[in-house]
Amino acid sequence: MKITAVETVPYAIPYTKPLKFASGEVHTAEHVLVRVYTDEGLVGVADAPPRPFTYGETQASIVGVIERIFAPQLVGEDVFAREWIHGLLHRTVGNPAAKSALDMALWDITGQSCGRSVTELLGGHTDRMRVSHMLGFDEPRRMADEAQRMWDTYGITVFKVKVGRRPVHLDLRVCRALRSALGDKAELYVDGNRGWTASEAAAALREFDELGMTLAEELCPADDVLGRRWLVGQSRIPFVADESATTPAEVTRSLLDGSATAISIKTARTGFTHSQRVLFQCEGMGAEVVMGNQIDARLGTVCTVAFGAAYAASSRRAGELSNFLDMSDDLLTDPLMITDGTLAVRDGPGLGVVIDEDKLARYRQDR
Ligand code: MUC
Ligand code: MG
Repeated sequence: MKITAVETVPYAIPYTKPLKFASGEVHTAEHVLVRVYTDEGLVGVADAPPRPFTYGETQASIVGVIERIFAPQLVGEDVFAREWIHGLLHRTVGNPAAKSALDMALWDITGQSCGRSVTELLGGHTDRMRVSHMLGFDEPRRMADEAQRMWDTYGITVFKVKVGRRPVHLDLRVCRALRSALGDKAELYVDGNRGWTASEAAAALREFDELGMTLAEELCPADDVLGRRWLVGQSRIPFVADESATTPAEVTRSLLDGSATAISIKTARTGFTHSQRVLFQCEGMGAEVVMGNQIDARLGTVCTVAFGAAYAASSRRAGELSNFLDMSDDLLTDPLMITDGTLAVRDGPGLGVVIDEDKLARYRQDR
């Protein structure tokens, strides 16, 4: 089956509640919908969320690199020659979200062509994941209220708390408020998006221990090499690399040099193919993984759960699968339902999604 065309549609959908964190804030989902067309009439789809503050990509750069470089390389190639296609994409450095969207769209086509879901193709371990909800910066009371609302409405009991503000006690107050509002049954973990120095983070870690936090993510910059290693050495909980380990090679280096002991896998930046590589190398090296969130819309969330549910190691911990709830609208025709704190994989075939063309026409930015 040959690729006949690749389409990029930049679109913008506002959030009802912006997400704020140490490395930036997001008010509108300004993403790129990517569609891959084939000569057998199957169309694969995926979402590319630009994150200029982590990978340097913008909405315009994603459209540009796909239209000018990747699409001409891919048209005429066999959909199933995935490794060959990755070789072509690899000639261009960077651009992780653009490459990942193409990769996931190809898996979508592969699933459609054999009548199986992407989860079944990848590994088929289970059909749902527990959900973790990410809480952005706000006042302690409001963050606790949001968590309680997520628990009451969706049964979510796992929360990732954004930290990394100065002074450090701003975030410690939040963590204490959350623990006292939610009690011991809630699982809480923290993500600093590199906002603190290693010594600020070390002071916070001591308090996090007392509050029963289960993971600490990117509390200080991995580029502060010795400081980061020193910090990780004193963490009693897994220390997660997210934006500092975005390729299989970076993951290996982080684990071997002691700048992380666990890895966040985000399909938005490693697609399904490279997420597999990251997962398998983590398993081989004995490092835990968590399925992370790139502030995904519904389509990105479908991809995250499709991958996470496919393997035991990626579905053991709750996946970050709920931030689409804060969007004012979405491009998919069907809702995603979080029930009893879990999100099910879509039935498929492929990713099992349908784009609402009226909504795409309303939110697209190129016409
Ligand atoms: C995270 O885990 O860091 C914040 C920005 C982004 O792109 O993803 C997040 C979540
Ligand atoms: Mg993170």
